[in-house]
Amino acid sequence: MILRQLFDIQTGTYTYLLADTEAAEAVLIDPVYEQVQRDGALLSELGLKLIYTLETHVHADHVTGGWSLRKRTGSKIALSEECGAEGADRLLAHGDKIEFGCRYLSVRATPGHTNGCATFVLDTEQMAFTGDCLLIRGCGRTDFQGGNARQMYKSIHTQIFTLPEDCLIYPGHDYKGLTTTSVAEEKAFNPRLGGQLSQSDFVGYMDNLGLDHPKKMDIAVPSNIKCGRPDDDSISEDEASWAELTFTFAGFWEVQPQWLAENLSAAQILDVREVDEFSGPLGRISNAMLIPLGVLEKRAAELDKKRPIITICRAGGRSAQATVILRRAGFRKIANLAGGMLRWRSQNYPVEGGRN
Ligand SMILES: N[C@@H](CCC(=O)N[C@@H](CS)C(=O)NCC(=O)O)C(=O)O
Ligand SMILES: [Fe+2]
Repeated sequence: MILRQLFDIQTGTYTYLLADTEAAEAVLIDPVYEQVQRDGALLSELGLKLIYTLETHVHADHVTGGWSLRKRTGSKIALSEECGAEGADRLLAHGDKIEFGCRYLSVRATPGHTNGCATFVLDTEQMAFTGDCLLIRGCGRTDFQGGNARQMYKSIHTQIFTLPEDCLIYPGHDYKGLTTTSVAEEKAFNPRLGGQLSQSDFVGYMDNLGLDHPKKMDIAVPSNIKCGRPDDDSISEDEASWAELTFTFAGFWEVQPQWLAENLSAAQILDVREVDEFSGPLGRISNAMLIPLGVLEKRAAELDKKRPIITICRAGGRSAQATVILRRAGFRKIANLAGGMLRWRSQNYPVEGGRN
């Protein structure tokens, strides 16, 4: 099985990728709208088909990537029916099983942070994805979206603390950089409801959190009630539609040699190797302009901002960094030639100069 814990630094949100390796089927728990490209890239690099995006609840602090991922991958959106959201493919109830390959997650209703919160428990009961119900040495707030501290105490004690002691807890957020915990640890050390703390101790604690509302709440809640459907859900023209681009998990836009060979005049071809490599044995692509990576920042003005740019080097590494430098310099339509001159030559596309 594959488990990846992905982080959105702007909102402190964890997204989890779970997959059955054998069947190559995956689910994403709590994807974030701004991270959809990242998540899509990871799925395709790992060769996984996304079956479901799952929401632990209607989030108040970030917009879900569920809608956008469904559009890209054909995945199904699933969340608790208690959330009252529209546009989902499957509404979940306590006890339901969400299957991916030969594995499944079971749904436990854990209201308290919101009335529609669910915890997803892996078939072996070795992992639980608690959303904003139980956090690491903390828990989600209970002061809006039907939140209720008494209910949260009950949810945690009856649905999470009853899991095996060594069951790992993967929360929906952490604001200090902590990543995971266990049932035993939280039962013993959670300062709000662990040890001897009673339900009324907990309620007293929660009534006095004094937190500001999440910064994005007014955008996030209305959008998440529609499963993350944006008002304008077209992909940005600048970023993606000028070539057959793929986005890598490492964070770069890439184009394959075949596309470039068929569209040589569609972009400025920028070779960022050193002078001796440009005239060396690998040769160069016809009409390529040479600006070595080390001087690219200084010489970026020599490039035309209005035309797309494809960056090239020997194996595709330095040219990936060139896209970062160009982006910083204000260029937008930039992509790296995947695999560089080595892949270009291995696929027998024409070169100028060089040796066979
Ligand atoms: N400063 C954050 C606050 C986020 C927030 O309130 N998060 C909720 C989860 S949606 C929570 O329960 N936080 C618990 C806490 O901050 O202790 C923001 O503006 O997004
Ligand atoms: Fe939340």
